[in-house]
Amino acid sequence: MTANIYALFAEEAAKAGAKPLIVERGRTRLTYAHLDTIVGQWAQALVGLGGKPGDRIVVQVEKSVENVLLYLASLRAGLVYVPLNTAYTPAELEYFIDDAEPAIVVCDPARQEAIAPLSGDAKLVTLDAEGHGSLAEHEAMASTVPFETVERAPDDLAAILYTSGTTGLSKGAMLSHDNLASNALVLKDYWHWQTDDVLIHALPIYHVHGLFVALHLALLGGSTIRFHSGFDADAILADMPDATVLMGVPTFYVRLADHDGLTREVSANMRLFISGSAPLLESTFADFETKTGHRILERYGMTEAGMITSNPYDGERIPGTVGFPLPGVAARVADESGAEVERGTPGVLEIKGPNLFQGYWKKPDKTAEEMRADGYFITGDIATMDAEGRVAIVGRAKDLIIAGGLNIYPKEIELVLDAVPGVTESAVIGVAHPDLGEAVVAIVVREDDALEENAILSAISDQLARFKQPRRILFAGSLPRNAMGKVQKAKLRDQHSGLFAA
Ligand code: MCA
Ligand code: AMP
Repeated sequence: MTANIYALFAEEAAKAGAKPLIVERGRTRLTYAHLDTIVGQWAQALVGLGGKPGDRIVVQVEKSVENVLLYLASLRAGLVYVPLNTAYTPAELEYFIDDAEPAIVVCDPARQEAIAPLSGDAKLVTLDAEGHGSLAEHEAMASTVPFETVERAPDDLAAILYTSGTTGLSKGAMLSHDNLASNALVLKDYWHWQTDDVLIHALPIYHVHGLFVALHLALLGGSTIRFHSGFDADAILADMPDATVLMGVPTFYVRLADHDGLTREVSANMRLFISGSAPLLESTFADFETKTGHRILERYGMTEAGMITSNPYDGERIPGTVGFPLPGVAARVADESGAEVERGTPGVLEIKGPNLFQGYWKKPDKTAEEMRADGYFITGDIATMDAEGRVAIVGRAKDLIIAGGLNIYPKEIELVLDAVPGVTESAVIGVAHPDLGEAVVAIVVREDDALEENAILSAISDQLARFKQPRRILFAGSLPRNAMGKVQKAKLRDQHSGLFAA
């Protein structure tokens, strides 16, 4: 039997029959009955472009139903799917394309000219937000020949997702078919996924949360997706009476809780609100419960391992905690040597399980740095575990900012800022922000007082995706350092903690 995860989806599709799979703005865009044929045509198009099993396909396109088909076709054809945030600039893309060495690159037609010089020997094809472009027009889209799903072994790669590093350089996390399938099957059970579930899907589909967790669960459940191109509180509330599940980052819940339209009545049909990717504030949890009667289920994960812990479905969901390690996942809170600390004591969370990735693409040294000899992965998150095994994430050992659920590594921003003429040095920190959770702030030491915030922001604008650019640049005469010469970021964070106070 093949380990290709697509085969699991096809099996469920055969049971679901004529049921809608994707509904967008009230219109059925895809039914389960048509899924296999259409994905087969897309897979044939990818093969027609020269894609062979194991080849990487780099995809930077707007969210669309066709983007979902492209993802499923890549799996089915045995390609390794490499999705990229649509906000990345061509300067950022160059690194990813170079590193992934893809056979096929898919981009928005508006970007074709900028990306062509970066794509080397790869076939470059296009797909726009409406699902049009040279890929969608490939002759295979009219094929009536059934496509045979490519055989894959459990450890064969299904996807590479780039995640930034503390050195400022992105690393590609290699995820196998079995990594993805095992995690999805566990979650389906854990969250009591049901065939009559209707999922509101408003997350981007270039990260684990929207691409794997949300899509895989709906497909495995044979459920219907209410598809949204992005987060729009009005549109989500309009879908809510007909839906049962929402997955979102905490910013979704902050914005919904602030909306007058969020009521017990509108959410009466919902059975599950899931939050993750960043810490959910206890105040958001409480506001949401007061307005709807629903207790948000918070879970914790990361690109390298998918979902790791979850609050229980039936048991108590405790705000400020991320619940228990999922079945099959082993977790320990450890000291610097990897030895487990006493329950209740903070330490770094280390994990192991079938969900754990295959390592960083072409970076065995980086993989080795984050692994213990006994196979545990060092997450870099500071956690506590209580006597029952319930985990709370209480901090980060890694220098990382999470804004609106997107990870931003200060080092990458500092390197770009330091290269701006007139900047002596910089320190980038995350400051509490009412909407995004954290926002990027740069403290800059400048050579000349005439160098202003706007000049720096415009100097970096084509090098960094907008979401990574500092919301504020503050100037200082020098940066506070400890005896070792290391910048004291905690001090800077304290000093500026009220910058965005509501
Ligand atoms: C948009 N902007 C942002 C962000 N998003 N700035 C900082 N952080 C962000 N996350 C900027 C835009 O460039 C724009 O700048 C301005 O904010 C408003 O943009 P807009 O498009 O209107 O924002 P939005 O559509 O309201 O998006 C905010 C959002 C979105 C809904 C929070 O970022 C989002 O969907 N985030 C989810 C990310 C995600 O899926 N994370 C999961 C990672 P300007 O106006 O100046 O041009 S997977 C993961 O972390 C692990 C595995 C896990 O556990 O899940
Ligand atoms: P990513 O690299 O995008 O996969 O982000 C993974 C990181 O997001 C984790 O290492 C955590 O720091 C953070 N994260 C994810 N879920 C949660 C959560 N529920 N609470 C706190 N942090 C979280």
